[in-house]
Amino acid sequence: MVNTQELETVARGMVAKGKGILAADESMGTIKRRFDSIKIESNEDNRRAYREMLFTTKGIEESISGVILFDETLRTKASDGTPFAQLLSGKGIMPGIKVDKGPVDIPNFPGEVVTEGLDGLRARLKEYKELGAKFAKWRAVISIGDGIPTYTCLELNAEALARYAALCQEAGIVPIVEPEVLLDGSHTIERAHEVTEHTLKVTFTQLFLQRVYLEGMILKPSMVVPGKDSPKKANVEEVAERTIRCLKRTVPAAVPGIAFLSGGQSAESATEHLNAMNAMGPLPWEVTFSYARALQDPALKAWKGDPGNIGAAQKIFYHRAKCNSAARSGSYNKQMEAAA
Ligand code: 5MM
Repeated sequence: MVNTQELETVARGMVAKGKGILAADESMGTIKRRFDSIKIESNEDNRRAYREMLFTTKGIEESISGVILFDETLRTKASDGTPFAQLLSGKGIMPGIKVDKGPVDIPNFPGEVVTEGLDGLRARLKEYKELGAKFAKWRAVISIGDGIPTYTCLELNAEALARYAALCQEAGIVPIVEPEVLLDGSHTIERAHEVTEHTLKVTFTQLFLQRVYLEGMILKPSMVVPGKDSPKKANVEEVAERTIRCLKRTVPAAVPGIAFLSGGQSAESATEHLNAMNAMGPLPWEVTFSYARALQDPALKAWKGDPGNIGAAQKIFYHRAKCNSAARSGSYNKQMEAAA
């Protein structure tokens, strides 16, 4: 029996006023790429040191409700021996876990992928729950290109997202459902809008068919933005207006919250877009962030793997979290950046 009350309480806590989620669930390949950019090796010690720098930042609990962890990180202990999950819970931050196993090519559908990880998921969720995970995340990846995405790709990914979500709820874990429409390409904002709307429609149809309890889940979508190589850029108001229009057409008001991914936008753009959407309120759901790069990148660059830079990196991380917290109520402004 699904404990709907428990799911709803956790989901509401994840999108509490002024708060959002830190995505720190980089898989091995992704964290290696991040560390390559600051020229440090991706080994267990460096991964621990980096995540410890983020998680021990004083005051982040004012703006961060939960952190998505990778399997290794959920099992890692901070340098004083406290497991990361416990360290976060002690600050009132909920630990979450990425449970998908990443995307693989779909046979007969060049350029399209489906996310794997359903085999054995029921047992893994049981263990994650025992390790303290309150919520989970599964990411589907949708590319825009010539003739893609196909309906088959959208359908396969939506089916997997809904199966994952139902299994999470059975285990008493709140699912974050993340259908990411990639920023890569030269497509227009109109095309991004069309694809995102279609993706969300198909996703919510599957969530309905598989009886997922909408009040006990969080949606993590991409914002509607033009492809990163598109010659035609969009201003902040257009992105906010199109994204909200797209979501209002597709996301039932029963869903407590929408927590955006940043998808390769700059840290400041991701904050400005979130702010503009909340300034358009009232909205049917809480609208917040679940950023990885847009929260971490400036701090990663300041840290550079040097223990002497921890204080400076934490200040930057705290500042980004604060700016996004302000964007939750539409009260962020550029002066906040200058003041920092
Ligand atoms: C941290 O990145 C997450 C895991 O990605 P990989 O499986 O590729 O390592 C990713 O799902 C992330 O949570 C979201 O995409 C949001 O990250 P951004 O950087 O787009 O805000």
